[in-house]
Amino acid sequence: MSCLFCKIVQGEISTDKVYENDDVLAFNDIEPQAPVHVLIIPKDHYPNIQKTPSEDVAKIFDAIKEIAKQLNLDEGFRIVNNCGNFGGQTVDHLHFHLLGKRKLKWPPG
Ligand code: IU
Repeated sequence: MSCLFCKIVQGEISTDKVYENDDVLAFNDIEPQAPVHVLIIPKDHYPNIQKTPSEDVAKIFDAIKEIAKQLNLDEGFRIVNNCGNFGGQTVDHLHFHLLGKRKLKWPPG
């Protein structure tokens, strides 16, 4: 298995875990772009959102809502999914970025 995020799911690589349930894992990004920068991933391997069943996407978003609550992101937050080369995706295991605790700019670069 060569996928980095699969190795994190399997516990082969340690990570700063924020949240976990049967289907989803969330951990702090190693290069945070905001005071809160969490990556939320499905435990199953899907390379991107286009290849992910909608039920699994829904489970991830349920987890994101719960994490945002737990982290008290009451003033707002941003969810980002970089998809593919033009989208800036660097890890080919579906993941969403949850960014918060600072005023974020728009549009992104
Ligand atoms: P992207 O959307 O594929 O560009 O995001 C990948 C993210 O994974 C990026 O923010 C990295 O900092 C992050 N990351 C990580 O948290 N731990 C790692 O070991 C590696 C990347 I490699």
